[in-house]
Amino acid sequence: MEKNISMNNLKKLFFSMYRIRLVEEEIAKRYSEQEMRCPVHLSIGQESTAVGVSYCLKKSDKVYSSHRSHAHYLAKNGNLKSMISEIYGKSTGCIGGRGGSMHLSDLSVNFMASIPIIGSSIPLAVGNALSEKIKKKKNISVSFFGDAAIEEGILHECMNFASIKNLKVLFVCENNQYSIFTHLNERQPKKRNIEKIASAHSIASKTIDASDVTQIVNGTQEALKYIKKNSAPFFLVLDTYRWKEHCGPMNDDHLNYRDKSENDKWIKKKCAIKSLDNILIKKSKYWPSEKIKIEKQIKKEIIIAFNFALKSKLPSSKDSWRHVYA
Ligand SMILES: Cc1ncc(C[n+]2csc(CCOP(=O)(O)OP(=O)(O)O)c2C)c(N)n1
Ligand SMILES: [Mg+2]
Repeated sequence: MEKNISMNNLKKLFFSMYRIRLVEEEIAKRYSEQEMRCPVHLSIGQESTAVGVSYCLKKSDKVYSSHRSHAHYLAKNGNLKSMISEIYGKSTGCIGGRGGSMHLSDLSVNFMASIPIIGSSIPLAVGNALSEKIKKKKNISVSFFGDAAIEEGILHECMNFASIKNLKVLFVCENNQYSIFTHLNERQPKKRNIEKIASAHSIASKTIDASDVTQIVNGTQEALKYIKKNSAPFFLVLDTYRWKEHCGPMNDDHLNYRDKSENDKWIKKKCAIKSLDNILIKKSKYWPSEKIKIEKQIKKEIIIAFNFALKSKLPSSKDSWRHVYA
């Protein structure tokens, strides 16, 4: 599937996924210091969904995300220093230290908002698409959400509305099979594939195994072409897997809500970063040494970002009334 992606772009995809992994591993490492005073939902294991989709977007396309937002923010080129500062609650954070990990935003790259209430990214993206249509703009509005959002009424209302109004929305369902500890089979009809919901609203759709980022790139490019040609929404389902606990830096395998065989399959055999690494190893004998350089570069950037955040000031109490709407 990587055939139509140049070597240079394969390396960019690797860089972007690996950078997210290393940033989140650093967050996990430092979390027990209790200086980050907000919950963190890590995307370790799920990096390919954010990276594969964002790789195909233009800067002017607008992205809306959920509680698991770090990967979406970074893949859309959100500023790293501002993200780490936000997680530390500092005034230099991307929203001034008022929101933390689940409320990231960087308007300079059109990463519009992350909202932790399940399904909330969906009406925002659809509303934005309606506004873009009225203003005769060509941008795509992207909504990332988890499989639990399928159980929220708002998803169905929005899909209906986007379909009848011919809105340029890319719905991206990251299906990691779990809503906290509960498997999809206990929450949704066993025999109904998630993708089927799209056809009920006359929306085109595709399901992709997210262990191969090149398939996500090809599928997203196809979806964007369809959206632009038909002025209509598209629904992508990306099958993925969260490696860590639902919320926090640890593993929670001892709770036994997930099968060991399922864990092993996704973590040992279906890691998208490892798969792309293997492709690059096969393609270039220089790759292993390039990878070492990339790793050094990313780790340096991460240290700088954490130092920046740690040295930054907490927001002033004098400003607490600002940005408050009642
Ligand atoms: C409307 C609503 N109900 C419940 C919650 C509590 N909650 C936060 S995350 C989560 C699970 C989300 O699962 P999913 O959408 O599949 O995303 P994932 O965490 O698997 O990435 C729940 C139930 C919430 N944030 N919003
Ligand atoms: Mg889920």
